[in-house]
Amino acid sequence: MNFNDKVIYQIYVKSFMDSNGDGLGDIAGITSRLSYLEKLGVDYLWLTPVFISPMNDNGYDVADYRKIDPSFGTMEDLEELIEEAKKRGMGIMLDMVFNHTSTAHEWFQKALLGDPKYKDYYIFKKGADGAPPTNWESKFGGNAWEYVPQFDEYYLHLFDKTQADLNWENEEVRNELYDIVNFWLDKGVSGFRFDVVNLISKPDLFENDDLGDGRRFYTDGPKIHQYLKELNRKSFGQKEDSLTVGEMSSTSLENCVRYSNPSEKELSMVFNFHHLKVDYEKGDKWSLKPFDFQELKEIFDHWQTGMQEHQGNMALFYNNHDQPRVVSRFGNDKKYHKESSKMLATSIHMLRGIPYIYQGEEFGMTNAYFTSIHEYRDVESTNYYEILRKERLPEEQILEILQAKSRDNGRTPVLWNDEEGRGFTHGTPWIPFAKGPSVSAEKDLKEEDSIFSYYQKLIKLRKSNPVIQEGTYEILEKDHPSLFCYVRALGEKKVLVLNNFYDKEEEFSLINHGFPPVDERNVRLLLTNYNELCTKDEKICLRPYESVIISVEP
Ligand code: TEU
Repeated sequence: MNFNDKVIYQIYVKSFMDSNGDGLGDIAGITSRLSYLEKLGVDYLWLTPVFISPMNDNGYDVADYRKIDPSFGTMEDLEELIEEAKKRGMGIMLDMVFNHTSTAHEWFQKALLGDPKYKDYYIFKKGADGAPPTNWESKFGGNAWEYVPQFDEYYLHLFDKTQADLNWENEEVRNELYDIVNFWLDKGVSGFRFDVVNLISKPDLFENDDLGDGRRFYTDGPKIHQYLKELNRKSFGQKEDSLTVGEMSSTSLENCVRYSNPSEKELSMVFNFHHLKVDYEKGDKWSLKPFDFQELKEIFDHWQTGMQEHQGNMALFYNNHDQPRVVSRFGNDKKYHKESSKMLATSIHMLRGIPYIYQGEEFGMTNAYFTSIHEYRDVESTNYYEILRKERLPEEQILEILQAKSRDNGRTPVLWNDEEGRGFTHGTPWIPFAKGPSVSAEKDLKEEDSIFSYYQKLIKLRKSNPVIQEGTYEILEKDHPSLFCYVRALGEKKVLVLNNFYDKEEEFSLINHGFPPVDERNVRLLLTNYNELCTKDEKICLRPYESVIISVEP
């Protein structure tokens, strides 16, 4: 099935809406906000993991894949959500964390007791001369192996030490996981996001990485395509219309084509993160660097053209629960808060692929602006705080880095209104509210030129315009220092998308790019984030953070 007219909304459940006053978002909270989401116009709601978990990584450490964690509610709550969402034309997508389980999972507990069946569900290895089996690093800092004294062996954990990697080589493991997908399909779930799914196939040989942190040995690993084809065939592939997206860590274009080209029968689409590393200094996330706009465009262009050429399908996004808020990152969350929120949305919603909106983005939520380590909750942030301290970075600098880079920037509770609990909770929120510029859904929605209404328009445009759904993509003015412009084309019809990423006015010549001037009959303004179009002769002027979408018909 083709999903090009769909838009997906991501819900980080713990921070979306608290229905019972315990300070934690929950499933019933989501149900209570369905009319808001329906009004926005999205088709699917992707929920981050809601399964039983010790919550060391906020649910990405699953202890029972078939049960709902009581902090999020009950199975009945989820069934009600599925049903109520369906009534409003929305499908529910669940988050399947299959690279690892929590060490609290029954399988791992049995493994620890020495049960050989369950030991083989995980990756246990002998150390090498008193050191871990390899020098691979955990994505959350430190070595990726944890020692288990009773076996004199180590188990692999690419993430936290309470997230043990599963052994996908073991057919029983794979079948257990496919059964879980089928269990949720039977409950009426419409789709799945598969967490770091391109890391599941580990190499035959576990060796030291002298060039890096080990990722080259297990990223897009040797049997990855075989496993995804099997997963598809034995579970969601049997339901024509289920939507799947794989989260691909440090992946390649070539592999993403295979993951997402429909003829491969693997997944519907993929996330990759290359465009979100353009503010990493030499690939190091824990550094400060202004974002490299040229690099951002090059990456978009490379992926858009490559995926188009080989019929791969891209998930389009800037924000998620692991990323700082884009308006604070690539936009200007103070002077041009509204303009840059809308411009950034335009820049990706009009691309070839399937747009994702992350909760709060639709009214311009910003970074957290925390000033003390005590405000952070994320295991990656607190680990790196310690690592950077050991590297003797001054406290002030560490906090500055966390302010820009912490995953908690995207995890503060949704600011529904300006009341005490911000419409999120009647209790004490599990993490402080964002301290940036004061924004809220209620405030935004009251304004005629709200960010929310702009998102509604972007969604409607996609749904009503086949050029945006199916058209080819081509970049224009590739080397321009502040404009990201591209044209989508389907037959003789074209949609021109112009985005100014900075606060200085720029011009775009229509004639120079083979387009008729705006006053011609066949040229129509589809959308802009300013009140009206600004033109100078045949040129379009692009004011600070302005976006312009124009259609040109034969
Ligand atoms: O994320 C995978 C992942 O690669 C990021 O956490 C990444 O390591 C981080 O942003 C780098 O700074 C997925 C989930 O989205 C994330 O929330 C989980 O923590 C992780 O997998 C483990 O399940």
